[in-house]
Amino acid sequence: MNDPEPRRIILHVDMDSFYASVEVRKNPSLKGRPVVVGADPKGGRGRGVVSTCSYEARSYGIHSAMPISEAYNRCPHAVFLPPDYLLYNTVSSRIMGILHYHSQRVEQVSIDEAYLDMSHVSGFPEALEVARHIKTTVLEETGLTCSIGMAASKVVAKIASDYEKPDGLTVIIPGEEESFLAPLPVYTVPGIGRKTSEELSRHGIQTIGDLASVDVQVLIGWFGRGAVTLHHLARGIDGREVECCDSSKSISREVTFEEDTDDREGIMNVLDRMAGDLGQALKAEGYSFRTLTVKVRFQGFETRTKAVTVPRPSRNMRDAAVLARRLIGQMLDERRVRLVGIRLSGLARQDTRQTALSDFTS
Ligand code: TTP
Ligand code: MG
Repeated sequence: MNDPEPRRIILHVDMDSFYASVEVRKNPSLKGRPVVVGADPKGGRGRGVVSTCSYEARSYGIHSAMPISEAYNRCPHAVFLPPDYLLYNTVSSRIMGILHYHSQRVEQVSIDEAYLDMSHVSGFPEALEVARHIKTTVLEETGLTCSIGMAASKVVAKIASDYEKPDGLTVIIPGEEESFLAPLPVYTVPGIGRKTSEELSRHGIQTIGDLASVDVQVLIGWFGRGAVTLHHLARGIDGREVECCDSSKSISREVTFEEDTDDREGIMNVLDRMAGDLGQALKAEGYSFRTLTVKVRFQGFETRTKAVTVPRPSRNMRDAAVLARRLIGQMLDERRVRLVGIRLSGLARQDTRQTALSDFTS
């Protein structure tokens, strides 16, 4: 008898209304209230967007990326808060630490989301116990809830984690993928954005089941070769591995001063120049970064580093320079500085949250 396909068990863990939940945890009097994290609404005249909001705020139709002025108009009595990235980053690191305890193969895909390869356990029942344990530990250690999806592929695990949010746990056992996916709207497939679902809708395709039943050649005629991957995803077929081991890729720049210096503005200017230089290098390679680490070596050689992980892969070096200035500002004291450096890591060639069909081109 031939060996069966290698069996895989994948968990997708995603925190619930992450920034907003951290804010509620920080200030428990906000519990149960609509909380919106993002730009300053300035009484409805504010520019910028919503980063995220609590589930209470979602019942007013508020969501991530909505103009903050619209969020204000929908719910003026909501609590509007500016993002506290350093805090979110600290909480994220604790959560990722918990996940790493349960699997050696963890792929962090954004500040609040990761895939775990659990194929080393005896089967789905044991993996389910682990998933329950993760939820309990995350809650105990951070006070926050997460939602977990479990399946034999990344795409189904991800869709499953979103299925019963918040505080959900959805298991799709092998063989049940197509029936689970079939009734869901096409935009629940990661990568199908508004444009693609509108186009699919023009062809009469509303659900993942509709998409799975279209002849792949017809899909290719509409969307090009990328449609093959899309058609596979719609049937829950996704051979992508949990990519845990490539996050070491990084680029960095360092400058050693001619003489140890305590000229803060001079140090900041050097950081700006390095950020500009790294921006050019990223652009040339077509990379975005997830983590920015700043390093400072003082006179006497003591070296300190501080890192922050941004919510989405970014190549915005102006923001990176501001972040680098802030991080280094927190480390400088009265001592003179011998060297400063910036490292960008978690490099990826594309945003992990694709929204265009063209991103599926195989
Ligand atoms: P998500 O996991 O997409 O959203 P969420 O955790 O707030 O809510 P959900 O319960 O639906 O998972 O994103 C994680 C964090 O990333 C979110 O708390 C804020 C940030 N973010 C932005 O800053 N802008 C965005 O457009 C999105 C989608 C998220
Ligand atoms: Mg989330």
